[in-house]
Amino acid sequence: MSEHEPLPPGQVELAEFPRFGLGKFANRFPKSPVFEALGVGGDVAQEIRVTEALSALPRIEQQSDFHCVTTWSVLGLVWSGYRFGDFYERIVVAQAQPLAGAEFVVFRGEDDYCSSLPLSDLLADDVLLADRLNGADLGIAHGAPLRLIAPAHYGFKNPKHLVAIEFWRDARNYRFPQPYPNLMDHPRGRVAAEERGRWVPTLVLRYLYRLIVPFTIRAFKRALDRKRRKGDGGIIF
Ligand SMILES: Nc1nc2c(c(=O)[nH]1)N[C@H]1C(S)=C(S)[C@@H](COP(=O)(O)O)O[C@H]1N2
Ligand SMILES: [Mo]
Repeated sequence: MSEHEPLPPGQVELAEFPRFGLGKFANRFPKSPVFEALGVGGDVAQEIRVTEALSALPRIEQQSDFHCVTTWSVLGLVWSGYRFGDFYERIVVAQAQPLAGAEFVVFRGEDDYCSSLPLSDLLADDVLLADRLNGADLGIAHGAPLRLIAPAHYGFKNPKHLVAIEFWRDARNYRFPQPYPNLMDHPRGRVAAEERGRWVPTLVLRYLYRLIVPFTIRAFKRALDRKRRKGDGGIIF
């Protein structure tokens, strides 16, 4: 995706990349921005904990645009990390051995955020497990220590602060114990098809979401500023 492509339907460009999310996540941060381990589980022959194996994968750098379902977009971000397809083939298939049909993939963040995508969407070339943004280590604002980048899907399918990835044979209530309304929960959330929600018409969602953008950006910024001021003896970047 080049930065010269027109914006997708219903999107408005922002000059700066805001820290963003559903309000209740504003004050939740990872303990450390430094990668330690990623769990792989679900319907697999062997649950594993991925540590050094991740950095043995080929490093990919890619420029892509980021589109939040609430209608803001940021263009031309430069991410660096590992291709999800490489992670899947060389680590998940090789070591965890998903059972046949375990193609519903669930991502869990350290803040208890949770999202899912079909495996087929995750095997696209531009899907990364990213740990760097615009030439610097990924900070806590944008998903340290590791986040998913799936540029064809809205931001809510780009989970930050990853701690675990699960491969399931069916789509059960994976958000337990932190469910949130199903209208957010489109199974694919593709930007080009404007899959903003499951039940509410997309034009209604555009309108409603636009109203909350400035408040949400401000709340997330304030929470981050407070976190930085307070410090906690740990590393924050
Ligand atoms: N762990 C976690 N991942 C998350 C969220 C969150 O609150 N927690 N918010 C999602 C939403 S709605 C968006 S738009 C993007 C925002 O990413 P950013 O904060 O880097 O802009 O992260 C997504 N991934
Ligand atoms: Mo979002």
